Amino acid sequence: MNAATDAGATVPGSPRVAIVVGSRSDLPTMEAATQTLDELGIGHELRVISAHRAPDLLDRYIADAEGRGITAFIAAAGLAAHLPGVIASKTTRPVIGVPLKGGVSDGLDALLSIVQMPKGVPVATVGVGNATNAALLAAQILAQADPELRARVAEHRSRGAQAAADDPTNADGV
Ligand code: RP5
Repeated sequence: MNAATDAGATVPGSPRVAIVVGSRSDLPTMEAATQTLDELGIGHELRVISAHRAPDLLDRYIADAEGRGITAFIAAAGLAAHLPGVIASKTTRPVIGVPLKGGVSDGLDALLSIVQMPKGVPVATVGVGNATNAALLAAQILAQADPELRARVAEHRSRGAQAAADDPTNADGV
C-alpha cells in the first residue's frame, strides 16, 4: 500500500462505493443500487458481512476499504439492523443506511434501528427497501468533488423528470 492509499485517496479505476449487506437474503433488494451506480458510471463493490455474525471481519473490511479509497458506504440490513450504525462508528466516510423489509411491521424495526442513531455518529437513512435512493445519494455526495459525475447525476434526474412528465395524462402539453 502506498502513501496515497494510506491517506484514503481515490485510486484511479478502483471502486468508490461499497455496498455492504447483512445477509445474502438482502441481495435481491440491493440490485437496484448496483444498477443505479452502473448507470451513473460509479465503480462499486458488494460484500455480505453481518455486523452480528461476523463483527471482526466487518472491522477489517472497513479499514481495508478506506485504505483503498472507498468514499461512501451503502449498508443494508433488516431486523435489528445495526450494520449501518456499526460501519458509521468505524469510519468518517458517509454511510447511507437502507432498512429492509421483514420483521416487525415489514421493516419498521429496521427503519427505526437505522434512523435512530445517537448524536455524533450519523447515518443517512433512506426509505424501507429504497436501494435506488441510496445509490443516488451516494452519487450526489461523490459528485460534489467530480464535475463530470455531477453532470451525469443531473442528466439522470432530468430523465426521471421527463419520464414523469410523459405520463399519458399529461398529453395536452401543458
Ligand atoms: C439481517 O437479518 C440481514 O440483513 C437480513 O435482512 C436479516 C435476515 O437475515 P437471514 O436470516 O436471511 O440471513 O441481519
